[in-house]
Amino acid sequence: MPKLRFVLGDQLSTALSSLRDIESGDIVLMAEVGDEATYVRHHQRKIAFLFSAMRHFAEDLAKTGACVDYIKLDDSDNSGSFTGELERALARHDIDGIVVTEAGEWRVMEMIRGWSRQFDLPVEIRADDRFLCTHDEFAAWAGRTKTLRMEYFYREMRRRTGYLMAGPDEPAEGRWNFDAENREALPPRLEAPERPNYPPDAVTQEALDLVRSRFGNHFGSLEDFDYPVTREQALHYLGWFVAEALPKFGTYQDAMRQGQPLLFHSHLSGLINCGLLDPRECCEAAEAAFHEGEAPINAVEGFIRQIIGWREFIRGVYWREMPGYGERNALDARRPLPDFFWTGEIDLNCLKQSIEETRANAYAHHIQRLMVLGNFCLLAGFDPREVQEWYLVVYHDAYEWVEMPNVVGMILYADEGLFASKPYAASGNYINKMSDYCGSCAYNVKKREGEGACPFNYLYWDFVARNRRHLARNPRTSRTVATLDRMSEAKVATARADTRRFLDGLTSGGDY
Ligand code: FAD
Ligand code: DLZ
Ligand code: SF4
Repeated sequence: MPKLRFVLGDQLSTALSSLRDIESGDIVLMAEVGDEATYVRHHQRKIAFLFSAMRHFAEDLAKTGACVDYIKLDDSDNSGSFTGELERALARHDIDGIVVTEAGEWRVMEMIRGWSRQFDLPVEIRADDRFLCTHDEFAAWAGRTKTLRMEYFYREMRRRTGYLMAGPDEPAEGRWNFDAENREALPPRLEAPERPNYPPDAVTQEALDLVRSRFGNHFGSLEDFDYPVTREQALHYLGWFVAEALPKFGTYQDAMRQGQPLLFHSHLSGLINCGLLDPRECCEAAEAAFHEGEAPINAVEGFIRQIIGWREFIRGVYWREMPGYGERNALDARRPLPDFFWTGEIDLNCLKQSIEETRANAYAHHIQRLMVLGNFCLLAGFDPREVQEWYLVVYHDAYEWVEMPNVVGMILYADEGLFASKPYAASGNYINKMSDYCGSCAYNVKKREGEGACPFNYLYWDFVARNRRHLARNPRTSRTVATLDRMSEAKVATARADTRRFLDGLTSGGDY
């Protein structure tokens, strides 16, 4: 008897575990559903990208001979939910079992776990082996270590994959990590390479029109959509990145430049997360460039570390800590997220640039997410739940499994350092060093207090003072607390008063 194989929107790979043993007579179900686009009000570009990628994937799959039952969002009787579409599909097809690859999000896994009882059918949930580390392997590693630190996990992953290894326990070029070489600011005359673009075909145009009419009131712009939406385009983009941007990716990984959102970054996260690219093939392409002398070790090691290190580690943390991880709020941050996160109407130039680029592209690179927007959220004490929702809405690569630990653990320290050894708090000095934003800002990055001073400067000391107890007991931040203690009472009081005045002047609570 035939099986129904339910493929979700972020599972667009013909090598997917749930498709591996597909037989003639089996049905592949794919469904665009309103619930997934609105459980948070995703950026318009993210929805259009995913619908277009899903539609192209369904066409490609059908060309291999698979029988694909594809439900469009505007099909009549679309129930709006995964479970509703499964129920309708079971009424259409004679099926004796369901096969699905585990979902990336806890919320959807809970739904899937209920299907067997609800439909009185066997539901086989297969592991998602697009990830290189299984849940059990992560749990075993975490069980062997006192503190969860990405660096040690990453070394284990290097040994296991053999990427950039000169021997069983010997990293290529004698070091595990070349991060120290990856913190350069961008020289003024260095230009980022021009990127290929992938203009919308008829399928993408239809997805764009659909999103415009159904979700036109969501955050974000659909203008100039040119991101890859097929496997073929994704592979082309990967090839372009490795040849043209990877060589400088490492050195300028932390740099920011006004009007240049991508610089030497790969821009591959959305393609990897939805399945159009496999993380292994991305690492292998980068490694090959190193062996062929086309990209230096600091670039290739840095790129591979982000993927087999950070990406896998973050996913491991999510599944280890769920459910409940999203509720953590160790620093008791309660301030509502201000409206300017949705409007971009703010005169702090670094925030304005990062938010406007996010609105235009559904993308900001890691340092904008971490050290500009994230740093500001941490210093200002915004409610972790509201910050999580913002990050989940606005980025085209955002899924809860990757967004949540990055927000809760990495930027907000809301899990009290479960995996970050200290809060990533920084004053305006860091942003000035790594970008050209400050030169066009209404504020003076060198000024520490009073009218016209860079708000990051006083927010920083207010943050230290407010969280003194947490920071004093951490050896990596206790020296900052000692510096605070050496500051005059008047100086600290001024920083705190400037902070109150600044934050109280931000409006929040508007609709978006
Ligand atoms: P590159 O800079 O070219 O890096 C290469 C690849 O490494 C990325 O494509 C990505 O797959 C992986 N990677 C790098 N850093 C991380 C990380 N911290 N966690 C997981 N994977 C990583 N990434 C997402 O994919 N989805 C998210 O929802 C997301 N939310 C984030 C929220 C915050 C607060 C922060 C600080 C980071 C977040 N990231 C997220 C991680 C990272 O910022 C993006 O993966 C990266 O900016 C994507 O751009 P890129 O493909 O050009 O990455
Ligand atoms: C993000 C998203 C959106 C906007 N729409 C759909 C959809 O209509 N159909 C679908 O199968 N998947 C969609 N997704 C991706 C899912 O939200 C994702 O598969 C789950 O979050 C599980 O990780
Ligand atoms: Fe940002 Fe301060 Fe620089 Fe302005 S001066 S861009 S607020 S860091």
